[in-house]
Amino acid sequence: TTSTITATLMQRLDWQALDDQARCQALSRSPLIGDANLEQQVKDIIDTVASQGDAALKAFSRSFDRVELDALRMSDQAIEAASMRVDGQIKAAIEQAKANIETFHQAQAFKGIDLETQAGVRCELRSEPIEKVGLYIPGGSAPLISTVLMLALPAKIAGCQQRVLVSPPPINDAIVYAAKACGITDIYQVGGAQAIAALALGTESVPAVDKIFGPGNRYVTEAKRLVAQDSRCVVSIDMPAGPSEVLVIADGDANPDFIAADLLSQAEHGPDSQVMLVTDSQTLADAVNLSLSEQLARLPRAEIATQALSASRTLMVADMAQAAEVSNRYGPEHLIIQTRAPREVLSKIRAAGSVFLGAYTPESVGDYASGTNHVLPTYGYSRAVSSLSLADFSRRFTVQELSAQGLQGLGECVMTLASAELLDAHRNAVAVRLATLTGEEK
Ligand code: HSO
Ligand code: ZN
Repeated sequence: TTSTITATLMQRLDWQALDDQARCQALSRSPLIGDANLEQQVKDIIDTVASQGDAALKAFSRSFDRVELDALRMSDQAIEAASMRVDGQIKAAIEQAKANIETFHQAQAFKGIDLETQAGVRCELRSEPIEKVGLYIPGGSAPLISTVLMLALPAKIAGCQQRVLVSPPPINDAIVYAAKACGITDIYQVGGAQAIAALALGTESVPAVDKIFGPGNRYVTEAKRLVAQDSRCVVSIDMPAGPSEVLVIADGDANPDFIAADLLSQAEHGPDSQVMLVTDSQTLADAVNLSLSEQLARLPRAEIATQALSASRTLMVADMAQAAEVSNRYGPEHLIIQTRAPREVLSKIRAAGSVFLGAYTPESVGDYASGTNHVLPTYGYSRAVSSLSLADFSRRFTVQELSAQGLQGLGECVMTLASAELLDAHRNAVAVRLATLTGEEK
Protein backbone atom coordinates (compact mmCIF):
# COMPACT_ATOMS: atom_id res chain seq x y z
CA THR A 1 0.00 0.00 0.00
CA THR A 2 1.17 3.53 -0.65
CA SER A 3 1.03 5.50 2.54
CA THR A 4 2.37 8.76 1.16
CA ILE A 5 0.70 10.60 -1.64
CA THR A 6 3.19 12.48 -3.75
CA ALA A 7 1.85 15.35 -5.77
CA THR A 8 2.58 15.16 -9.48
CA LEU A 9 5.27 17.78 -9.99
CA MET A 10 5.22 17.69 -13.79
CA GLN A 11 2.09 17.56 -15.88
CA ARG A 12 1.73 14.07 -17.41
CA LEU A 13 0.26 13.55 -20.88
CA ASP A 14 -0.36 10.49 -23.03
CA TRP A 15 1.17 11.45 -26.40
CA GLN A 16 -0.86 8.91 -28.37
CA ALA A 17 -4.16 10.19 -27.04
CA LEU A 18 -3.41 13.75 -28.17
CA ASP A 19 -4.57 15.26 -31.46
CA ASP A 20 -2.14 17.39 -33.43
CA GLN A 21 -3.11 20.65 -31.79
CA ALA A 22 -2.75 19.14 -28.33
CA ARG A 23 0.66 17.74 -29.31
CA CYS A 24 1.78 21.22 -30.37
CA GLN A 25 0.57 22.51 -27.05
CA ALA A 26 2.40 19.74 -25.18
CA LEU A 27 5.69 20.74 -26.81
CA SER A 28 5.19 24.49 -26.52
CA ARG A 29 7.64 26.72 -24.73
CA SER A 30 6.53 29.59 -22.57
CA PRO A 31 6.24 32.63 -24.84
CA LEU A 32 9.38 34.79 -24.77
CA ILE A 33 8.62 37.74 -22.58
CA GLY A 34 7.89 40.09 -25.45
CA ASP A 35 7.00 43.29 -23.76
CA ALA A 36 7.12 46.51 -25.74
CA ASN A 37 8.30 48.24 -22.63
CA LEU A 38 11.45 46.11 -22.56
CA GLU A 39 12.39 47.10 -26.11
CA GLN A 40 11.97 50.81 -25.34
CA GLN A 41 13.91 50.56 -22.09
CA VAL A 42 16.80 48.80 -23.80
CA LYS A 43 16.75 51.24 -26.72
CA ASP A 44 17.08 54.10 -24.25
CA ILE A 45 20.05 52.42 -22.56
CA ILE A 46 21.79 51.88 -25.93
CA ASP A 47 21.20 55.52 -26.95
CA THR A 48 22.55 56.79 -23.64
CA VAL A 49 25.72 54.73 -24.06
CA ALA A 50 26.02 55.99 -27.65
CA SER A 51 25.89 59.62 -26.56
CA GLN A 52 27.62 59.54 -23.17
CA GLY A 53 30.07 56.60 -23.37
CA ASP A 54 31.96 55.69 -20.20
CA ALA A 55 30.02 58.18 -18.08
CA ALA A 56 26.79 56.36 -18.98
CA LEU A 57 28.30 52.97 -18.10
CA LYS A 58 29.38 54.25 -14.69
CA ALA A 59 26.00 55.83 -14.02
CA PHE A 60 24.19 52.59 -14.93
CA SER A 61 26.50 50.61 -12.63
CA ARG A 62 25.68 53.04 -9.85
CA SER A 63 21.92 52.62 -10.25
CA PHE A 64 21.61 48.96 -11.42
CA ASP A 65 24.52 47.21 -9.69
CA ARG A 66 24.91 49.66 -6.75
CA VAL A 67 28.63 49.82 -7.47
CA GLU A 68 30.76 52.96 -7.69
CA LEU A 69 33.52 52.42 -10.26
CA ASP A 70 36.54 54.60 -10.91
CA ALA A 71 37.86 52.42 -13.72
CA LEU A 72 35.81 50.19 -16.02
CA ARG A 73 38.82 48.17 -17.08
CA MET A 74 40.24 45.81 -14.46
CA SER A 75 43.89 46.56 -13.83
CA ASP A 76 46.51 43.80 -14.04
CA GLN A 77 47.00 44.13 -10.28
CA ALA A 78 43.27 43.72 -9.62
CA ILE A 79 43.19 40.62 -11.87
CA GLU A 80 46.20 39.21 -10.03
CA ALA A 81 44.69 39.91 -6.61
CA ALA A 82 41.35 38.31 -7.54
CA SER A 83 43.14 35.22 -8.89
CA MET A 84 45.11 34.85 -5.65
CA ARG A 85 41.88 34.65 -3.67
CA VAL A 86 40.61 31.60 -5.63
CA ASP A 87 40.72 28.27 -3.85
CA GLY A 88 43.29 25.72 -5.10
CA GLN A 89 40.69 23.03 -5.65
CA ILE A 90 38.66 25.31 -7.89
CA LYS A 91 41.79 26.23 -9.84
CA ALA A 92 42.59 22.54 -10.39
CA ALA A 93 39.03 21.85 -11.57
CA ILE A 94 39.23 24.79 -13.98
CA GLU A 95 42.52 23.40 -15.34
CA GLN A 96 41.03 19.94 -15.96
CA ALA A 97 37.93 21.33 -17.66
CA LYS A 98 40.06 23.72 -19.68
CA ALA A 99 42.29 20.90 -20.98
CA ASN A 100 39.27 18.91 -22.22
CA ILE A 101 37.57 21.91 -23.81
CA GLU A 102 40.83 22.83 -25.54
CA THR A 103 41.29 19.30 -26.87
CA PHE A 104 37.80 19.14 -28.32
CA HIS A 105 37.90 22.62 -29.84
CA GLN A 106 41.42 22.36 -31.24
CA ALA A 107 40.26 19.28 -33.13
CA GLN A 108 37.66 21.46 -34.86
CA ALA A 109 40.33 23.43 -36.74
CA PHE A 110 39.25 24.31 -40.26
CA LYS A 111 41.12 22.34 -42.89
CA GLY A 112 40.27 24.40 -45.95
CA ILE A 113 39.41 23.40 -49.50
CA ASP A 114 41.55 23.97 -52.60
CA LEU A 115 40.50 22.20 -55.77
CA GLU A 116 39.77 22.47 -59.49
CA THR A 117 36.09 22.37 -60.38
CA GLN A 118 37.09 21.93 -64.03
CA ALA A 119 40.40 22.20 -65.83
CA GLY A 120 42.05 25.54 -65.08
CA VAL A 121 39.32 26.70 -62.68
CA ARG A 122 40.73 26.73 -59.15
CA CYS A 123 38.42 27.36 -56.17
CA GLU A 124 39.41 27.73 -52.53
CA LEU A 125 37.61 27.98 -49.22
CA ARG A 126 39.66 29.73 -46.58
CA SER A 127 39.01 30.81 -43.01
CA GLU A 128 40.23 33.77 -40.99
CA PRO A 129 39.62 34.49 -37.31
CA ILE A 130 37.18 37.25 -36.43
CA GLU A 131 39.49 40.00 -35.22
CA LYS A 132 37.62 41.48 -32.25
CA VAL A 133 35.19 39.50 -30.11
CA GLY A 134 33.19 40.49 -27.04
CA LEU A 135 32.37 37.83 -24.44
CA TYR A 136 29.49 38.47 -22.04
CA ILE A 137 29.52 36.61 -18.72
CA PRO A 138 26.37 37.03 -16.61
CA GLY A 139 26.59 37.88 -12.93
CA GLY A 140 23.63 37.22 -10.69
CA SER A 141 22.90 34.37 -8.31
CA ALA A 142 25.02 31.76 -10.15
CA PRO A 143 28.45 33.02 -11.28
CA LEU A 144 28.96 31.12 -14.55
CA ILE A 145 32.70 30.37 -14.40
CA SER A 146 32.22 27.61 -16.97
CA THR A 147 30.84 30.06 -19.53
CA VAL A 148 34.20 31.86 -19.46
CA LEU A 149 35.89 28.64 -20.59
CA MET A 150 33.23 27.95 -23.24
CA LEU A 151 33.72 31.36 -24.88
CA ALA A 152 37.32 32.36 -24.19
CA LEU A 153 38.97 29.07 -25.18
CA PRO A 154 37.46 28.77 -28.69
CA ALA A 155 38.11 32.50 -29.25
CA LYS A 156 41.77 31.99 -28.40
CA ILE A 157 42.13 28.75 -30.37
CA ALA A 158 40.46 30.35 -33.41
CA GLY A 159 43.05 33.14 -33.23
CA CYS A 160 40.79 36.12 -32.47
CA GLN A 161 43.23 38.94 -31.77
CA GLN A 162 41.23 41.08 -29.40
CA ARG A 163 39.15 39.19 -26.85
CA VAL A 164 37.18 41.45 -24.54
CA LEU A 165 35.31 40.06 -21.55
CA VAL A 166 32.54 41.99 -19.82
CA SER A 167 30.64 41.05 -16.66
CA PRO A 168 28.58 43.00 -14.13
CA PRO A 169 30.45 44.32 -11.08
CA PRO A 170 31.59 43.09 -8.68
CA ILE A 171 33.04 40.30 -10.86
CA ASN A 172 33.38 36.97 -9.09
CA ASP A 173 37.05 36.10 -8.38
CA ALA A 174 36.85 32.69 -10.06
CA ILE A 175 35.48 34.33 -13.22
CA VAL A 176 38.50 36.61 -13.26
CA TYR A 177 40.84 33.67 -12.65
CA ALA A 178 39.24 31.59 -15.43
CA ALA A 179 39.48 34.54 -17.83
CA LYS A 180 43.15 34.99 -17.05
CA ALA A 181 43.78 31.24 -17.41
CA CYS A 182 42.18 31.42 -20.87
CA GLY A 183 44.44 34.25 -21.98
CA ILE A 184 42.00 37.15 -21.58
CA THR A 185 43.69 40.42 -20.67
CA ASP A 186 40.83 42.85 -21.36
CA ILE A 187 38.25 42.57 -18.58
CA TYR A 188 35.63 45.30 -18.18
CA GLN A 189 33.36 45.60 -15.16
CA VAL A 190 30.12 46.31 -16.92
CA GLY A 191 27.00 44.20 -17.36
CA GLY A 192 23.45 44.32 -18.64
CA ALA A 193 22.21 46.00 -21.81
CA GLN A 194 24.75 48.79 -21.31
CA ALA A 195 27.62 46.29 -21.64
CA ILE A 196 26.23 45.03 -24.95
CA ALA A 197 25.82 48.62 -26.16
CA ALA A 198 29.43 49.38 -25.19
CA LEU A 199 30.76 46.32 -27.08
CA ALA A 200 28.70 47.23 -30.15
CA LEU A 201 29.35 50.97 -30.29
CA GLY A 202 32.59 51.36 -28.34
CA THR A 203 33.20 53.96 -25.63
CA GLU A 204 36.33 55.83 -24.49
CA SER A 205 37.56 52.73 -22.69
CA VAL A 206 35.58 49.76 -24.08
CA PRO A 207 36.59 48.81 -27.63
CA ALA A 208 33.90 48.11 -30.24
CA VAL A 209 33.96 44.47 -31.40
CA ASP A 210 32.90 42.56 -34.51
CA LYS A 211 30.86 39.86 -32.76
CA ILE A 212 29.26 39.47 -29.34
CA PHE A 213 28.92 36.09 -27.62
CA GLY A 214 27.34 34.83 -24.45
CA PRO A 215 24.17 34.28 -22.47
CA GLY A 216 22.36 36.84 -20.37
CA ASN A 217 19.07 37.96 -18.89
CA ARG A 218 16.23 39.40 -20.96
CA TYR A 219 17.83 42.87 -21.07
CA VAL A 220 21.08 41.45 -22.40
CA THR A 221 19.26 39.27 -24.94
CA GLU A 222 17.14 42.17 -26.12
CA ALA A 223 20.22 44.40 -26.38
CA LYS A 224 22.02 41.81 -28.51
CA ARG A 225 19.01 41.61 -30.82
CA LEU A 226 18.83 45.40 -31.15
CA VAL A 227 22.54 46.13 -31.73
CA ALA A 228 22.68 43.42 -34.41
CA GLN A 229 20.21 45.59 -36.38
CA ASP A 230 21.58 49.00 -35.40
CA SER A 231 22.81 51.12 -38.32
CA ARG A 232 25.36 52.87 -36.09
CA CYS A 233 27.48 49.72 -35.90
CA VAL A 234 28.27 46.51 -37.80
CA VAL A 235 28.18 43.78 -35.19
CA SER A 236 27.04 40.15 -35.22
CA ILE A 237 25.75 38.00 -32.37
CA ASP A 238 26.32 34.32 -31.61
CA MET A 239 22.75 32.98 -31.60
CA PRO A 240 19.20 33.78 -30.54
CA ALA A 241 18.71 32.91 -26.87
CA GLY A 242 15.80 31.64 -24.82
CA PRO A 243 15.54 29.93 -21.43
CA SER A 244 17.60 26.78 -20.88
CA GLU A 245 15.94 23.38 -21.40
CA VAL A 246 16.47 19.61 -21.30
CA LEU A 247 14.56 16.63 -22.68
CA VAL A 248 15.20 13.17 -21.24
CA ILE A 249 14.31 10.02 -23.18
CA ALA A 250 14.13 7.06 -20.81
CA ASP A 251 12.86 3.48 -20.84
CA GLY A 252 11.92 1.13 -17.99
CA ASP A 253 15.60 0.24 -17.42
CA ALA A 254 16.63 3.78 -16.50
CA ASN A 255 17.53 4.81 -12.95
CA PRO A 256 14.80 7.21 -11.75
CA ASP A 257 17.13 8.97 -9.29
CA PHE A 258 19.58 9.79 -12.07
CA ILE A 259 16.77 11.17 -14.21
CA ALA A 260 15.27 13.26 -11.41
CA ALA A 261 18.72 14.68 -10.67
CA ASP A 262 19.21 15.59 -14.33
CA LEU A 263 15.80 17.25 -14.58
CA LEU A 264 16.53 19.27 -11.45
CA SER A 265 19.97 20.33 -12.67
CA GLN A 266 18.27 22.09 -15.53
CA ALA A 267 15.29 23.29 -13.50
CA GLU A 268 17.53 25.09 -11.00
CA HIS A 269 18.83 27.44 -13.72
CA GLY A 270 15.74 29.62 -13.65
CA PRO A 271 11.98 29.66 -13.09
CA ASP A 272 11.52 29.76 -16.88
CA SER A 273 13.73 26.70 -17.56
CA GLN A 274 11.83 23.83 -19.14
CA VAL A 275 12.39 20.13 -18.53
CA MET A 276 10.71 17.27 -20.39
CA LEU A 277 10.62 13.55 -19.68
CA VAL A 278 9.63 11.26 -22.56
CA THR A 279 9.16 7.62 -21.60
CA ASP A 280 7.25 4.43 -22.44
CA SER A 281 7.20 3.28 -18.82
CA GLN A 282 4.50 4.33 -16.39
CA THR A 283 6.49 2.76 -13.54
CA LEU A 284 9.51 4.88 -14.38
CA ALA A 285 7.45 8.06 -14.63
CA ASP A 286 6.01 7.40 -11.14
CA ALA A 287 9.44 6.66 -9.69
CA VAL A 288 10.93 9.83 -11.21
CA ASN A 289 8.12 11.88 -9.73
CA LEU A 290 8.77 10.44 -6.28
CA SER A 291 12.51 10.99 -6.57
CA LEU A 292 11.95 14.56 -7.74
CA SER A 293 10.03 15.44 -4.60
CA GLU A 294 12.67 13.82 -2.36
CA GLN A 295 15.61 15.52 -4.08
CA LEU A 296 13.82 18.86 -4.36
CA ALA A 297 13.42 19.06 -0.61
CA ARG A 298 17.19 19.09 -0.22
CA LEU A 299 17.98 21.70 -2.87
CA PRO A 300 18.95 25.27 -1.94
CA ARG A 301 17.37 26.50 -5.17
CA ALA A 302 14.19 24.45 -4.64
CA GLU A 303 11.90 27.41 -5.19
CA ILE A 304 13.33 28.18 -8.62
CA ALA A 305 13.30 24.49 -9.58
CA THR A 306 9.71 24.00 -8.43
CA GLN A 307 8.57 26.90 -10.57
CA ALA A 308 10.37 25.44 -13.57
CA LEU A 309 8.82 22.02 -12.96
CA SER A 310 5.33 23.46 -12.84
CA ALA A 311 5.62 24.42 -16.52
CA SER A 312 7.31 21.12 -17.46
CA ARG A 313 5.87 17.85 -18.76
CA THR A 314 6.11 14.08 -18.78
CA LEU A 315 5.04 12.63 -22.10
CA MET A 316 4.04 8.96 -22.28
CA VAL A 317 4.92 7.35 -25.62
CA ALA A 318 4.50 3.89 -27.17
CA ASP A 319 8.16 3.11 -27.73
CA MET A 320 11.61 4.61 -28.19
CA ALA A 321 11.05 5.30 -31.89
CA GLN A 322 8.14 7.52 -30.95
CA ALA A 323 10.24 9.11 -28.21
CA ALA A 324 12.81 10.10 -30.84
CA GLU A 325 10.04 11.56 -33.02
CA VAL A 326 8.75 13.65 -30.12
CA SER A 327 12.26 14.87 -29.32
CA ASN A 328 12.94 15.83 -32.93
CA ARG A 329 9.74 17.82 -33.00
CA TYR A 330 10.73 19.66 -29.81
CA GLY A 331 14.40 20.19 -30.81
CA PRO A 332 15.79 20.38 -27.25
CA GLU A 333 18.87 22.34 -26.24
CA HIS A 334 20.04 19.31 -24.23
CA LEU A 335 18.92 15.74 -24.94
CA ILE A 336 19.67 12.97 -22.43
CA ILE A 337 19.09 9.39 -23.61
CA GLN A 338 18.93 6.87 -20.75
CA THR A 339 17.81 3.66 -22.40
CA ARG A 340 18.99 0.08 -22.93
CA ALA A 341 20.53 0.99 -26.30
CA PRO A 342 21.11 4.76 -26.36
CA ARG A 343 23.01 4.76 -29.66
CA GLU A 344 20.07 3.11 -31.35
CA VAL A 345 17.90 6.02 -30.26
CA LEU A 346 20.67 8.45 -31.26
CA SER A 347 20.56 7.15 -34.84
CA LYS A 348 17.00 8.53 -35.05
CA ILE A 349 17.82 11.96 -33.57
CA ARG A 350 17.79 14.86 -36.03
CA ALA A 351 17.67 18.04 -33.95
CA ALA A 352 19.29 18.71 -30.55
CA GLY A 353 21.92 21.13 -29.27
CA SER A 354 23.95 18.52 -27.41
CA VAL A 355 23.23 14.85 -26.64
CA PHE A 356 24.13 12.90 -23.49
CA LEU A 357 24.19 9.11 -23.81
CA GLY A 358 23.67 6.47 -21.16
CA ALA A 359 23.39 6.28 -17.40
CA TYR A 360 26.78 7.79 -16.63
CA THR A 361 26.50 10.97 -18.68
CA PRO A 362 24.66 13.65 -16.74
CA GLU A 363 24.14 16.99 -18.49
CA SER A 364 26.44 18.51 -15.87
CA VAL A 365 29.51 16.97 -17.50
CA GLY A 366 28.82 18.89 -20.70
CA ASP A 367 27.93 22.02 -18.77
CA TYR A 368 31.41 22.06 -17.25
CA ALA A 369 34.10 19.75 -18.34
CA SER A 370 33.70 16.91 -20.87
CA GLY A 371 35.01 19.15 -23.63
CA THR A 372 31.86 20.00 -25.60
CA ASN A 373 30.54 23.56 -25.64
CA HIS A 374 27.60 24.48 -23.40
CA VAL A 375 26.45 27.44 -25.51
CA LEU A 376 23.62 25.77 -27.40
CA PRO A 377 20.51 26.66 -29.40
CA THR A 378 17.37 26.85 -27.24
CA TYR A 379 13.70 27.38 -27.99
CA GLY A 380 13.60 24.91 -30.89
CA TYR A 381 16.33 26.73 -32.82
CA SER A 382 18.33 23.48 -32.81
CA ARG A 383 16.40 22.69 -35.99
CA ALA A 384 18.45 25.38 -37.78
CA VAL A 385 21.23 26.59 -35.47
CA SER A 386 24.34 24.63 -34.43
CA SER A 387 25.97 24.36 -31.03
CA LEU A 388 28.76 26.90 -30.51
CA SER A 389 32.01 25.77 -32.10
CA LEU A 390 35.33 27.03 -33.36
CA ALA A 391 33.71 27.99 -36.68
CA ASP A 392 31.65 30.68 -34.91
CA PHE A 393 34.84 32.58 -34.08
CA SER A 394 36.02 32.72 -37.67
CA ARG A 395 34.65 33.68 -41.05
CA ARG A 396 34.98 31.78 -44.26
CA PHE A 397 35.70 33.28 -47.63
CA THR A 398 36.35 31.94 -51.08
CA VAL A 399 39.07 32.49 -53.67
CA GLN A 400 39.05 31.63 -57.36
CA GLU A 401 41.70 31.74 -60.03
CA LEU A 402 41.35 30.80 -63.69
CA SER A 403 44.10 30.10 -66.16
CA ALA A 404 43.66 31.23 -69.78
CA GLN A 405 42.69 27.70 -70.60
CA GLY A 406 40.27 27.73 -67.67
CA LEU A 407 38.49 30.80 -69.00
CA GLN A 408 38.33 29.30 -72.46
CA GLY A 409 36.61 26.28 -70.98
CA LEU A 410 34.13 28.27 -68.85
CA GLY A 411 33.63 31.52 -70.80
CA GLU A 412 30.87 30.33 -73.08
CA CYS A 413 28.81 29.11 -70.11
CA VAL A 414 29.15 32.42 -68.29
CA MET A 415 28.35 34.51 -71.38
CA THR A 416 25.24 32.47 -72.09
CA LEU A 417 23.93 32.92 -68.55
CA ALA A 418 24.81 36.65 -68.54
CA SER A 419 22.90 37.16 -71.77
CA ALA A 420 19.94 35.26 -70.37
CA GLU A 421 19.94 37.64 -67.38
CA LEU A 422 20.15 40.61 -69.80
CA LEU A 423 23.40 41.73 -68.16
CA ASP A 424 25.66 42.63 -71.06
CA ALA A 425 28.50 44.12 -69.05
CA HIS A 426 28.88 40.77 -67.32
CA ARG A 427 29.08 39.05 -70.69
CA ASN A 428 31.63 41.56 -71.95
CA ALA A 429 33.98 41.04 -68.99
CA VAL A 430 34.46 37.52 -70.32
CA ALA A 431 34.30 38.41 -74.01
CA VAL A 432 37.12 41.02 -73.91
CA ARG A 433 39.44 38.44 -72.39
CA LEU A 434 38.51 35.64 -74.77
CA ALA A 435 39.12 38.05 -77.67
CA THR A 436 42.72 38.61 -76.56
CA LEU A 437 43.26 34.88 -76.23
CA THR A 438 42.06 34.07 -79.74
CA GLY A 439 44.20 37.01 -80.86
CA GLU A 440 47.27 35.39 -79.30
CA GLU A 441 46.64 32.10 -81.05
CA LYS A 442 46.50 33.78 -84.47
N1 HSO B 1 23.14 24.37 -18.66
C1 HSO B 1 23.61 25.69 -18.98
C2 HSO B 1 25.10 25.85 -18.84
C3 HSO B 1 25.61 25.85 -17.42
N2 HSO B 1 25.21 25.03 -16.46
C4 HSO B 1 26.59 26.61 -16.86
C5 HSO B 1 25.91 25.26 -15.36
N3 HSO B 1 26.74 26.23 -15.58
C6 HSO B 1 23.20 26.04 -20.41
O1 HSO B 1 23.65 25.15 -21.35
ZN1 ZN C 1 23.45 23.82 -16.53
